Amino acid sequence: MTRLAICPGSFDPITYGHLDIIQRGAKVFDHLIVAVFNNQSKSPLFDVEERLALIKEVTKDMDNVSVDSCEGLLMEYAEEKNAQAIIRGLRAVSDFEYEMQITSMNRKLNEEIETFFMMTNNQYSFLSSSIVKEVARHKADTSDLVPPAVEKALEEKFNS
Ligand code: COD
Repeated sequence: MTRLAICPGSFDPITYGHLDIIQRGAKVFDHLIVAVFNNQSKSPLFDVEERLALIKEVTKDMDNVSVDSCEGLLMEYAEEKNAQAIIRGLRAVSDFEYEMQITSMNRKLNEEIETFFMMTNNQYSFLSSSIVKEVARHKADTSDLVPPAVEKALEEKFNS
């Protein structure tokens, strides 16, 4: 049986923290789908197409990783794809409450699909898309935070 996992998120934009979780998750599962959701409660800097293009670019050398955009419920998407697992990253205690809420709800929707949490790499424990956007907005260096393609896209957003 092919073990398929979904790595869902907003990825607005993808950071080295996300990439670390994707790389590590892809070592454990046969195939990993990075699923971009348009989170209604956040107003995004990059539209879904832009986010997809950036993720495709930075994961292009990962043979068992694909990228998709999704609407609606994560669990419906996971069922449609026949996924066995959801992978999420955990940075700090502050992530825990939110993750517990959505995981409990997801389990109510489908208890066959497990959610796995991966501890962030210490190096990226402070890193979030929001922090990256804040740094880029003030034209500071983001090269330690995001891959070069994302750095360029951020520069274009804030210089236009
Ligand atoms: N180190 C490690 N992991 C990280 C880091 C980092 N520095 N930064 C982010 N991550 C992890 C996050 O913990 C998360 O697991 C993943 O990377 C993606 O992060 P974000 O911030 O891009 O994504 P979120 O948290 O905005 O994604 C939320 C979802 C889109 C997954 C959620 O809203 C969702 O499932 N929406 C669909 C509707 C649904 O089914 N809702 C739940 C039931 S009501």
